Amino acid sequence: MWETVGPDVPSVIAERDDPLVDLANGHISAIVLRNVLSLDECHEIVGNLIARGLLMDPNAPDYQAFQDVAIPEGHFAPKGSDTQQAWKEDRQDESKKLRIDIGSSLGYRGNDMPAFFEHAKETHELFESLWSESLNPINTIYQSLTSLASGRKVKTAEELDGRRYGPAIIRAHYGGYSYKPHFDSVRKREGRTDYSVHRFENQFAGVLMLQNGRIEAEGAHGRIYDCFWKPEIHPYLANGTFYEYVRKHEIESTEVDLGGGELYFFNTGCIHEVPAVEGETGRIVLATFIGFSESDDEIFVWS
Ligand SMILES: O=C(O)CCC(=O)C(=O)O
Ligand SMILES: [Fe+2]
Repeated sequence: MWETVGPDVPSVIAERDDPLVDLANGHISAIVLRNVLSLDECHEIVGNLIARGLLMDPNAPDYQAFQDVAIPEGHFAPKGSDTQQAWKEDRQDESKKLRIDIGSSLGYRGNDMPAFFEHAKETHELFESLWSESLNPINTIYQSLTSLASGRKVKTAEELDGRRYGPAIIRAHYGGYSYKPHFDSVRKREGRTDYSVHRFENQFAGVLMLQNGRIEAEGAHGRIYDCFWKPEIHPYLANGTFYEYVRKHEIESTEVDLGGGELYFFNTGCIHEVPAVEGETGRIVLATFIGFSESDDEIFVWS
């Protein structure tokens, strides 16, 4: 049984000496923290983003208006490529499948370093205007991570000259947007040797659910496989046949069911997926990537 630990920080640290090392080694599948924000706080955060025109109003969804800032499904830009790659598949209703990002994604923008850091600077300014000291979901993620970090210092990723990465990113997914089985790694997938976050041996994600657009019982949860990426898996991911690999090798997986106000940390070096969410209201998360090495007393967070 591939264990998930939780449901709050005191329980996790009572049970584990150094939970992030367990996550790095694949000894646990995820750290799931329930109720780090209340549902009311999540509603307030999402309502504010809609009022500011940063997210679509579910009562008057205007998919066209947000098309320009939408991120294509399955995008990522490996180092050296000019274009973002996307999974190509025939879809029933492409026009409503939408992802809106509020923030600066290294994966999406990192091929142009100066532009990336300029974008991240604007993101810091925007975020400062969005949240108060008393209700700041980014602080919620950083504080939870700090409590799990066995004394290591958690900070927004930066370069030696002080240029800062985006601290976190809001991602809103509509119309059945999904993440197919994949892994995330600035080291092993994106090859971003020129960025400081390349120094970390492990990459995690910390994802805080602000709104789970899932229709009850439809079963669209995150799934993490007990399987680190390695070169032999590449063709299965590329061809969409990873489920065959899973069956053949009897790979275990964990389903993580998150409601509003719940936060999970997992190792993005393990293959993971988020099936399509069909709900009308959208699945809205605050997401981070996390760079971790056991012997490094700093933990970098970026988006
Ligand atoms: O939205 C999520 O729960 C996870 C998405 C994902 O695959 C990632 O952030 O790497
Ligand atoms: Fe991912």
